[in-house]
Amino acid sequence: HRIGPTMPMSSERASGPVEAPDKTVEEFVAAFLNELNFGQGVLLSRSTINDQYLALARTVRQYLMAGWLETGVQRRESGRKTIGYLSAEYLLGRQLSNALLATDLQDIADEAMKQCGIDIAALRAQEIEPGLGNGGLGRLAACFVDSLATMDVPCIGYGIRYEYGIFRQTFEDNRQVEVPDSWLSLGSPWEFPHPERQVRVDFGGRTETYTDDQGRERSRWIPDWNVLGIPYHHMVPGFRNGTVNTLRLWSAKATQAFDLQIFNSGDYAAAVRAQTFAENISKVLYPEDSTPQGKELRLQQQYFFVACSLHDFIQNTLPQDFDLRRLPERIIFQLNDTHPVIAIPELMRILVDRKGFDWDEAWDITRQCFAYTCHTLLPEALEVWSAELLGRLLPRHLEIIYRINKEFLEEVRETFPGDEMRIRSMSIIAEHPERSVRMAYLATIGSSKVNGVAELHSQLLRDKVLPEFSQYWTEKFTNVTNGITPRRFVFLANRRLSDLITDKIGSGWVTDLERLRDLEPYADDADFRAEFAAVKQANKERLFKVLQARDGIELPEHAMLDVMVKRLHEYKRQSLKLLHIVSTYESIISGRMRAEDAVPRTFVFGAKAAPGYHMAKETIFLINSVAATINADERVKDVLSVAFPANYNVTLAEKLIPAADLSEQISLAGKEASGTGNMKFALNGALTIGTDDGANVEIRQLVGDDNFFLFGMTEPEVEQLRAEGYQPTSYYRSNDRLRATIDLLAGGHFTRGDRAASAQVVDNLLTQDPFMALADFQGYLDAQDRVDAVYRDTDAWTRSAILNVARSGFFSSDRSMRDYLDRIWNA
Ligand code: B1N
Repeated sequence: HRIGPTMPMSSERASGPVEAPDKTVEEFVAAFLNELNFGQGVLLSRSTINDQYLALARTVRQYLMAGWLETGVQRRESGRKTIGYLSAEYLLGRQLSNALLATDLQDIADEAMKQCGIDIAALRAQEIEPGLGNGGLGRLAACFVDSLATMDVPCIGYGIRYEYGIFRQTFEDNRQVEVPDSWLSLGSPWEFPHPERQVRVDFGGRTETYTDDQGRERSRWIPDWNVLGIPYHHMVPGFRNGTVNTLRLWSAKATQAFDLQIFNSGDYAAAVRAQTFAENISKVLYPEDSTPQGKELRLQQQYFFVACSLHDFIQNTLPQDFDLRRLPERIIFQLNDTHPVIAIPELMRILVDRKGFDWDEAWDITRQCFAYTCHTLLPEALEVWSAELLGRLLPRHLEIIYRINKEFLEEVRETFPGDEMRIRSMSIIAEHPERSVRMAYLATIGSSKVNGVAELHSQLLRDKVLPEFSQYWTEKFTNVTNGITPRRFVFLANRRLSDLITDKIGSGWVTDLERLRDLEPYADDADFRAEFAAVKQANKERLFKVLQARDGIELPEHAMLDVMVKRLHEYKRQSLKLLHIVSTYESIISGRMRAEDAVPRTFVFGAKAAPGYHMAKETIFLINSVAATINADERVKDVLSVAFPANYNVTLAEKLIPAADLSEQISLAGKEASGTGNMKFALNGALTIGTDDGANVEIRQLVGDDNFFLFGMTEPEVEQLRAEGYQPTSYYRSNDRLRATIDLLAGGHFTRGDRAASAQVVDNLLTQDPFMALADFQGYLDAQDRVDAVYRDTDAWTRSAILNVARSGFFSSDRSMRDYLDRIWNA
């Protein structure tokens, strides 16, 4: 059968519908050999794995192409409102497996490669994942575009084609060393460059006022340099529905390959420097997760992709001569955090300066075209740009921001006359320590809706981060709890579990995840439990093979797999996890507990630290040091093991999460906006040990207290303790186990006697402990004891694990998208 709907031919399809090859092994083989011979230019007999991978990717692309072209035609003809998802990050993960899944070609491709004498697993492994994001925020964007395609909602994902994504992490002497991620080096079969759709982006210069033909005072921008944005299109296939949406990533290019004047004067190096400067804009992803550094190049990146994207939609995607007063009927730009917020003054500039709208009308249109998602509560993560920098790079935008602010504050003044405190607290412009622009305020004022990413986060956003704004506009604030795509993170990552589920309840759950509820009765079915446990065991064995091949790590077959994978950040408290491990180890080597009485556990960490985040890097060093010591200690052999595979990424997550028994979600309450790893684990049948933070709260409510290990202070308790004056040493003094644990860590036991090597992390915990790990230590240990107790009862554990799966359907990103459609996008 053919892929893609067979629609009557429209004028755009004058040359006839594009057809995919038949979905048969024969046609697949033919298409593959064709790509290999004519696309790649090699004979099968002389082809490398990379040749074969590229040809296979291009073959699968052929099956998506008809749907992509057809979706494009439908989008242009239907006039439906489009979601313009603006995100500086997309953490896509490997594309080949996902494309095979979306087209239902997995079995055919397997067989076709076999007939060619090729091991398809080696080809899958050849793909370098596009790591164009840091962590949860970037992965969320990738899940959202997957869901919108699967739901056949018109969406264009706009972002940056970084030449280097998130760095590749390696360890040397237990320390993180970053290696550039040249993901494009072997060729990238998934992208389609469109240099003919280049967009010019201006920077710098000054503004001037002038009088227009109707005698109105106006301002205009006289920029002094510019770059070109070249779009690279990626397919975003829906799950077996023929829809293929587009991800449009922008790459920066110098306006003129050489500045001829400089070149002719003989200064070749200077000419090339100008080019390098321009092309630096999309060179590399900033590797900070939740702590932006305020660097000039980052602001350039933000404006670059936003200016390209707005131009692309208004000039190239809308019909010619479209009446821009109706823009809000055709587009809603969703701002993925504050990174693209400069789009708000940019649209004002387009409407007022370029299209001649008067201010009020332009402002009315603009606000309807944006909605803002906030992803954090950490004050240091709220982006603020110095007015000096913004004015130097984007003088007209700064002017527009000042006017937006002035008019907004006048409006507030009318509602609250004389309340200058309130007015100052709501100003987009902060005056201290230097004059600067608060991007979250600009986003809030310039958007129709503002949302947080989990119930608790949205509540804290209203009450703590933007209280004056949420009082002023109660209706503007809403919540949409994050979600994850079940296609990649269950169906693809956990084929065994998927088959087991489908066997019992049919396959509808893949696009309607609440159907997992139908699994609940099977929690009490002993045969099902046995099958479920066997799936988990098989996934562990698969993981161990991967870790063995990838990192040379050997792990025992039968131990609880206790996993903490996420970016390294103090608020996430990897150090608290480390205290638990060291405490357990200390109990055994001090003789307080017999090794044979412990529940065997394998602890797995995965975490990258921002290269400039010192404490995070010290924590990585300490985890690696503890791992090496424990793994080499005969006294705890096969009882405690610690693995820290380097370079945790989406590819590894897909192997790790399905194998996990225990999911560690232990951030200090009130700090993790949502978390999404937590959802992936629950849906793959891990139990969670976690604090009342982010989406953990909702996971626990759904799976039930009996199936979740809760510990730690609540957010109000954290606030209260902070107000009373938090003193970490008091916990050290009063808790014997904590003291023994810290003393062992501090005494050089894990660092070959070098006390200095562990001092920074230990001292930080004892003297500052900004995220109160010591206050939650005992509660955490107690909860881990409860984990052990339940784990000893295999039936009880498996029952809870099944209920976690059955009750977590809410966390599908399809549901998140429905919530956005209903509550925010009105589409
Ligand atoms: O966004 C995720 C949430 O699940 C996480 O809780 C949250 O920490 C994460 C600046 C960020 N918030 N802020 C960022 C990333 C990069 C950057 O340069 C901030 N990431 C999150 C999805 O909602």
